Amino acid sequence: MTSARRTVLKLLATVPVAAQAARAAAPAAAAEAPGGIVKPLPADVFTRHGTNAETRPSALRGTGFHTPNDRFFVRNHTGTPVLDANTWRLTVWGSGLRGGPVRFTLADLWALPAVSRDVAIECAGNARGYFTSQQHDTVTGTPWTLGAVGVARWRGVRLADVLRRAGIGDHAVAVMPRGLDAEYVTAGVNLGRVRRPLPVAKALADVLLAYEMNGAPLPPDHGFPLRVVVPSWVGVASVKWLGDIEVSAEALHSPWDTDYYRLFGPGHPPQGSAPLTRQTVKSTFELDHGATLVARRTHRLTGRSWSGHAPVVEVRVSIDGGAHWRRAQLQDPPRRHGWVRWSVPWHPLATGPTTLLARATDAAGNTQPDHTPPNTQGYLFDAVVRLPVTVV
Ligand SMILES: Nc1nc2c(c(=O)[nH]1)N[C@H]1C(S)=C(S)[C@@H](COP(=O)(O)O)O[C@H]1N2
Ligand SMILES: [Mo]
Repeated sequence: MTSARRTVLKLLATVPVAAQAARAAAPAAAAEAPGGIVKPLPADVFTRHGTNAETRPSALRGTGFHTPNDRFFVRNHTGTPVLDANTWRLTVWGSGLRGGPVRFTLADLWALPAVSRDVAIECAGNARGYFTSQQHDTVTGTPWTLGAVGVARWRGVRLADVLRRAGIGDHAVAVMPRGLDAEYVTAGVNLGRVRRPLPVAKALADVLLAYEMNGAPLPPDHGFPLRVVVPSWVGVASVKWLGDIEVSAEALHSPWDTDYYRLFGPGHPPQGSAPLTRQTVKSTFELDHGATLVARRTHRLTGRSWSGHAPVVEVRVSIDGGAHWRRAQLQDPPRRHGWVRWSVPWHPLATGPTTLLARATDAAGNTQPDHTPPNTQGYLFDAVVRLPVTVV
């Protein structure tokens, strides 16, 4: 046997060829957690929407900058898979590598330089419900209010480091992470496993592969043992339960960047807008819809504002349905990828119903409008939300 042939055989023994990798990357579906979501979903913290759960605004009160793991919203296309960290592997494969597929164990990833980042994850459809309730538009999808967002401290490795270890070539143009949760079937069509392409430039810039969330191992519902965290982009880019990453010399697509997560409808081409990337500007009070407040007392109205474009630098609040506005005091220094907590004192004298509003502006000059032009799937709502409360 020639030494070249011996080398090839040795490689075949240790590194699977592409076909084997494709199979290895898509093993039989893992068992799903009974009930779809593993963690408890107490009704004072979460509102359930089918396979998903959003954080109630009042549940953020007093929680600090980071959303605690047991209060963080869950968006599952199917159900949380139960994965075994000992047998789990990450496979990086595809025509954009200089060589064959490369597999990583969790221990391999722990051996790489660790980085920690405060990053918001927000569903593209967060606040979608207001298209209907506030603007009377017809849209499809989960009718979230403002609770499909959370900020956590993610710890893990740079996707760039993993891609370089795997031998990404200069010819690579796209990277597609894919989850190990069950294939997603909707309207009788099997769309396969959740996956969405990232341009190589973004993948190499600031994307993390996280194995910790707020100092704890990634909880099952948030992607254990490893998830993608894509700062400032729509949540669907942050693929949970990562199993494999395709690195390609050609453009990649999936239903999550063609049929979904684009803007469709009036003002958009038939194939939709470009795939959604950055999130919009939003604000929430830490009060539930219909909350009651006692008259002739000073309340500290608290809330949070965030933007995928730039740090939030100003928040204005109205306690009279938008007639008068005043500046909220920002509790956090403006920073990218997170949110700012803010507060305004309020001493209501009159009893009865009123409407609270909050309008944020970011450092790039984006301000929340009064109305968001609708799109059929209800993405990227950014208008000022009207919150009814009653003074008693
Ligand atoms: N594998 C996989 N990754 C996924 C999803 C999913 O269903 N499966 N949902 C995506 C969507 S649409 C969002 S908004 C975020 C939600 O993250 P969270 O559940 O940790 O809050 O995860 C994304 N990653
Ligand atoms: Mo999402």
